[in-house]
Amino acid sequence: MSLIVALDSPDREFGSLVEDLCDIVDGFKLGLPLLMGRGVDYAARLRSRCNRGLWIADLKLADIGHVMKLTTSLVVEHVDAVIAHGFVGIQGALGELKEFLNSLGKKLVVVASMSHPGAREVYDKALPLILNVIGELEPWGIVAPATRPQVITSIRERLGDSVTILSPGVGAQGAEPGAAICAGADYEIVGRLITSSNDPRAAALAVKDAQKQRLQA
Ligand code: 3DU
Repeated sequence: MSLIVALDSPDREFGSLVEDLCDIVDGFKLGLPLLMGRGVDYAARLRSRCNRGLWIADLKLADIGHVMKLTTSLVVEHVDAVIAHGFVGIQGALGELKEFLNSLGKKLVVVASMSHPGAREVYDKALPLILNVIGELEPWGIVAPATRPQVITSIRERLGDSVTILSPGVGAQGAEPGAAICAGADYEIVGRLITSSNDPRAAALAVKDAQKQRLQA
């Protein structure tokens, strides 16, 4: 099963949680509140507690290439992948970022659509254009919403198996564990359902179990 845990709270000590979950999850996603609140060195300290799996900086970049590279360079040594928005396009933006990340042996993940209700207002309408960008750019991964599994299925059909789909929205935002995987995602990203639990390890194991049950159903 494929589970990445989102760490977002800036005022929370995540070290022991990371250690507790290290052997049962596939990675950790570090959110902007955490990185801005605790500083990028905190990413290195967390990673030293679990040096396996995929570590992602969720910078949600949306700027010119020059600035996205400057922002990325502040944290990239501590992570394996960085997330950027797709709507900024390739020329002068994502193309430069991808080249920069490639040169460092790091992965680019591009947001194709989002999990909150407001994604219908703009993101869903722009999806065909963003998928054109992704199709041409060929990033390692994309983000697509667990809350709308039909979007994942249509993206998978359009882009094929070569792209890795990471899917947030499970738990606190309403999607059931396993729904996104069944729709074609490779990883589910889960934050509060696990991090706000009194027993994060039990919560993560329950997510994995639910994913398995759903896939077998
Ligand atoms: O709702 P949760 O607590 O499970 O956290 C979801 C995480 O995924 C959080 O870090 C958020 O920034 C990220 N994310 C979305 O929730 C929705 C998206 O479309 C993209 C990323």
